[in-house]
Amino acid sequence: MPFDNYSIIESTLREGEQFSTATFSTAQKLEIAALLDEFGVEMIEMTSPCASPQSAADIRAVVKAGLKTRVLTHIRCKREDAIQALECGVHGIDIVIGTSPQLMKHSHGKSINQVIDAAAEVLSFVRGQAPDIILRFSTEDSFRSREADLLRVYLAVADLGLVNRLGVADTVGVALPSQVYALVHQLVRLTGLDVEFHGHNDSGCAIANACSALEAGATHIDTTVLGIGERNGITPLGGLIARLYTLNRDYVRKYKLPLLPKIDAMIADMCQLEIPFSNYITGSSAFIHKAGIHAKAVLADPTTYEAIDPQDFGLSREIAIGHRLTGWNAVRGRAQALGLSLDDATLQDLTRTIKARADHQPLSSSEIDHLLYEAARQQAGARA
Ligand code: HCA
Ligand code: CU
Repeated sequence: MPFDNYSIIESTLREGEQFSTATFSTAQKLEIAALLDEFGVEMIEMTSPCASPQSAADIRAVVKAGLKTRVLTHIRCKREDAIQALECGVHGIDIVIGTSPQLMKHSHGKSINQVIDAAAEVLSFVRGQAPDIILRFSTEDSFRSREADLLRVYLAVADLGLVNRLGVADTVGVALPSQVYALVHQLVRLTGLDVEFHGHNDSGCAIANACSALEAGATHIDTTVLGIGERNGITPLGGLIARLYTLNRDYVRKYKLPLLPKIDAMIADMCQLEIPFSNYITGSSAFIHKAGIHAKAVLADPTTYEAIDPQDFGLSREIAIGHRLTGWNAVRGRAQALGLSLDDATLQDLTRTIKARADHQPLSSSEIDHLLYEAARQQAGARA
């Protein structure tokens, strides 16, 4: 079963650092790594040690923290990068080189034959130095690369017998789920190696593409918290969790789900962002039910309109009442929550009042509560 055996490569500390407002201090990197480790991600990927002296020092600091999660770094397909990565004591090295016509021309200027030679040279070097290190080779911009080029590169690398994993990257966020499925499936079938998918979200398919990759047999998915990364980022951790949870809760049971709100809030805070209202699971409106028909059904049984149980993430649902779409079941639900037993006629009358007032301006929850207490007082007075 494709979803029973996958790992998350959490790249907030690599791809995420490429987000416009992200610059993590050493202390912040340690905090992020520790929380992701507690959540249970299998691997975290960190910025190349070649980026800056502090980047190299930070990798060492995170490795030294002795977390359960494996610490990877991400480098260009160059021996000098590999030397620095090895010096940091990482558990794994992710190597990437562009194969699309655009990147071959403007990124490294190599032909496909030269790409294959560079891969062979660097991968042999790393494997010679570190027989047990987790080694991954990826093509950058896989989905704008010529299929014949891609297959030549991947098959040549697979034949070397040096890597644990091949990676495919939708670098500019253009792939369709069907294309991701086809490529991943082909690699799994031809090489038998583990396959990783890294997908950007420029056209809104990053989560769907990650899911397609898993359906096709991918074993590793790259995520970042809130999806931060170059431009508008990659598959978000919470979005991938929501996608897999709604297929089957068992697929995400291995993670400590109630930590997700804390993780999203931490990164939002560190990057001076608001969590979008529409965010998966942790968006402010993710568990608010509004229309009277929805509220009635949710009060009877939340699963009628909830594919995700907020309690699994330490969150709670909210029934919005003070608006013109409200219904008397929602009003009764709130009265019951306040311990008030109002008769049906009173509740229906109150609902008409709320709707009429909300036609001019929505009511706050404290205004609703005030109306309910007032109605209870009047009802008690009438009975006395
Ligand atoms: C980038 C590189 C990368 C690498 C992905 C990978 C991409 O363009 O910054 O190594 O799997 O999107 O291609 O993030
Ligand atoms: Cu990327």
